[in-house]
Amino acid sequence: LRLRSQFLTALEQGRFVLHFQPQLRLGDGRVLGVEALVRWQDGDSLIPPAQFIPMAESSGLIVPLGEWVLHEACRQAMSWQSCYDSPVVVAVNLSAVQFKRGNLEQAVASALAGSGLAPQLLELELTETTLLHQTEAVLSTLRRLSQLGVRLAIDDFGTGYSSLAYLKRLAVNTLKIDQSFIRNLSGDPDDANIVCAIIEMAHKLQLQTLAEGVESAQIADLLRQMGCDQAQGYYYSRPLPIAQLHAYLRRQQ
Ligand code: G
Ligand code: G
Ligand code: MN
Ligand code: NA
Repeated sequence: LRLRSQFLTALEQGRFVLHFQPQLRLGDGRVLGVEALVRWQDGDSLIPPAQFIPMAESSGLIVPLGEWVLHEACRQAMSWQSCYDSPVVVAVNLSAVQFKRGNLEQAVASALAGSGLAPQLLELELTETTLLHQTEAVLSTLRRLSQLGVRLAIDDFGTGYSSLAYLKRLAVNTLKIDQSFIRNLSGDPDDANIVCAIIEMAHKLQLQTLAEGVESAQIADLLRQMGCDQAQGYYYSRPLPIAQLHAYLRRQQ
């Protein structure tokens, strides 16, 4: 209960910040996007999302927090387009709760209109668990979201259950392969086979693949050989505060 009231105060006082982690094309190292990751600024320390997202979800506070994240991510995405010579997409994580409560389509449309960001520069990340409860309401929200022109990605892919054919029908653009398969990619033949199979099936359905949690050149090379499209991870960059992201983008070109 105390956490809940502290959370509301923090939201009112603007004490949440976004960090941004670059996503690179494996073929040529171009930055195609960045993922927005929220942090709670508590004095000098940053509270990671794992410590407040579950509470925000169970209390419904994820709805106002999620709206703030969407607005802030779109606003910041406008600010970094001038740092790089080609467009850079911003990816925003969505919780299943945002589909159930709150008007998600309205929140997305309002974040786009408020910032002036082109819809194709916003990617919404959802998990397989969100899709598992594929109620008619979730499906129609997804359809209307993709009609707005935003991109859709499946986060933590491979840890839940979803039919690829189904994802294709939902106008999903990208599968983000979960880091648990990537971490030991060079040492574990099972992981290598799983990742290869995901990439091959995804491409047959014209879905893009992004590997999460890439921590070494060796793993990046393996993924490139497997035909994976994009990568994200500490090998390229940790999630960065906005000023450092601007510097990173300028250095890359
Ligand atoms: O930033 P970090 O690597 O600690 O992220 C941990 C988890 O928090 C990830 O699973 C990520 O999806 C989640 N997360 C980060 N930012 C957001 C957000 O804005 N909304 C939601 N729903 N989840 C987020
Ligand atoms: O669940 P989601 O994919 O949205 O969250 C991404 C999480 O993974 C964030 O907490 C981010 O800080 C973390 N992360 C990003 N890159 C790496 C990496 O290379 N290694 C590890 N261990 N974690 C990473
Ligand atoms: Mn994510
Ligand atoms: Na993920």
